[in-house]
Amino acid sequence: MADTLFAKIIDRQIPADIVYEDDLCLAFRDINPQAPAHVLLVPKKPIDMLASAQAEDQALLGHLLLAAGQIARQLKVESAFRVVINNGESSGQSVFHLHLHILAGRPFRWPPG
Ligand code: DGP
Repeated sequence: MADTLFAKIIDRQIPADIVYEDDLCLAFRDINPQAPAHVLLVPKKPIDMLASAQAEDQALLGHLLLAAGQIARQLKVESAFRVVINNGESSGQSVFHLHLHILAGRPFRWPPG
């Protein structure tokens, strides 16, 4: 997989407002926020999209969800937040390094647009 924008953020080649980091993942504020709180959570392992994840990534995927909850608590939005993964261009994915959007701070409608 070629180096994406998010790989460069993980490697500190591009600056970002980092809110959380551990051995397996990094979270930073979205440059184009869609809610008062909008954080992107990325695995350090470069997986291009959710559909490319393999059985060997099971623990990593679980880790990302636990980290999302931890970040929500850290941001004090744990009572109401939304987690979104866009998979593929037609779904809205523009950066091909798996990432979870963590959004909070405004009401969200369902179904999503
Ligand atoms: P998606 O469309 O699901 O692939 O989400 C990509 C997100 O990445 C989008 O919400 C905007 C964000 N983004 C794009 N470039 C940058 C950047 O250079 N820095 C940060 N922090 N976020 C970025």
